[in-house]
Amino acid sequence: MKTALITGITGQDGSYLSEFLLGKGYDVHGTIRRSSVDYRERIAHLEGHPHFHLHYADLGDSMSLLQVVGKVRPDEIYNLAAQSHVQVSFDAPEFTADVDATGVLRILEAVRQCGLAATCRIYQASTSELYGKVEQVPQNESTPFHPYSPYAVAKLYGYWIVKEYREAYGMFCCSGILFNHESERRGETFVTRKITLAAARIAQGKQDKLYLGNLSSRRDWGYAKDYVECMWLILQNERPEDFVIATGEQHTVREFCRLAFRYAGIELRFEGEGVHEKGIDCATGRVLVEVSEDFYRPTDVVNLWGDPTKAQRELGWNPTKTSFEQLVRLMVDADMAKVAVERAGEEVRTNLAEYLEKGIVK
Ligand code: NAP
Ligand code: F7E
Repeated sequence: MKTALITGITGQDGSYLSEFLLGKGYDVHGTIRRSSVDYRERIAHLEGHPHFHLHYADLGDSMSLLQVVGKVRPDEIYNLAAQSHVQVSFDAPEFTADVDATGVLRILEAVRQCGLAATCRIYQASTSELYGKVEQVPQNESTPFHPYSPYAVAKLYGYWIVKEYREAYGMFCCSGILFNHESERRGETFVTRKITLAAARIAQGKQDKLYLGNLSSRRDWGYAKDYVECMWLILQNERPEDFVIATGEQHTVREFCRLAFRYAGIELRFEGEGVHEKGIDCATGRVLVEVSEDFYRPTDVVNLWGDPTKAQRELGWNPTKTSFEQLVRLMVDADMAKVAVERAGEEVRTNLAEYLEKGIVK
């Protein structure tokens, strides 16, 4: 039985990767951080599984990493932990650098110092944000990098230190340059999930309007569940190499928004430009989407479009397993169900309060 250690196991990708590796018969270990609120929602269903284990560690704390790597002695490490929000990286640049850049070095050194350099394979969660202010479309493994946020600059260090350890010490460590991947488990402040949740709430009368930033920004959006398979394939490859993982298709935030609202039963038309652009309900004429400068970034990456040819050819990975339309549909369906359950709960609570007040129940 192989042993895997996943940092960032509570995140979107960590939860899908855990399910995937358990399905492959791995003993799965993950690192978690202490928090005053419960944040284990995405992995709650795995707790209690005989091959699923959690350990406290933080990417900012070398000692905790040395301890967990030394104890687990993994065959494979998936370093997914990061401050992963680009906009937040402008507000917390030093923390982002510590976790997303130096954190990668701490993992590599922990592996070396535990005497596992020759046996442990390491996957680093790299990102299309490295291309940033893009110099070429679509982007592949030889496209020059031009990071355009504190997040991207930190991740660029992670990318290069992985390459350095591979060449200096012969370690099997690789970066997956993953383009945006989304799911029903995506954090609620990333644009896709923000849209699908708002579309569900607006359709069910729980929200009036959605405020967004740059509607013309373009992304290559894939399904997270498909992408974690690729992380594993990269570590099963004969040679340690870096790969671009993307669908090869590009859409604007506006297109995502129009489709999400359509699946929630609302047909939108967009009028106006820049901050004055609005998304209007074709049936009622109500303005449901507005642009707010609060969601503009000091520098924004606007043209990401990946070329997954190498992953297709060398790993046999299928980038179009889940289409853009299927992705939007599954996210909207999940949020429509989530909002419906919340509404039912609220109704039960309101009725109960009324019955208690009237003395119908005691
Ligand atoms: P996510 O949902 O934001 O999850 C991030 C994970 O990192 C969480 O488990 C979080 O733990 C953990 N973490 C944050 N700071 C930490 C620290 N100081 N020490 C230990 N753990 C820490 O991110 P994701 O979407 O799953 O992405 C996974 C990785 O892929 C990230 O490195 C991200 O930068 C990268 N990436 C993501 C995409 C994408 O489109 N999703 C694309 C390219 C690359 P808590 O739950 O305790 O906060
Ligand atoms: O923004 C625009 C925004 O925050 C996408 C992370 O997983 O993928 C993710 O980073 C685009 C940007 O993702 C809003 O300006 C418009 O151009 O969903 P996002 P991201 O910045 O691409 C990469 C690959 C990672 O590595 C990261 O970890 O959408 N946008 N209006 C908005 N974005 C947000 N969040 N909110 C808005 O209201």
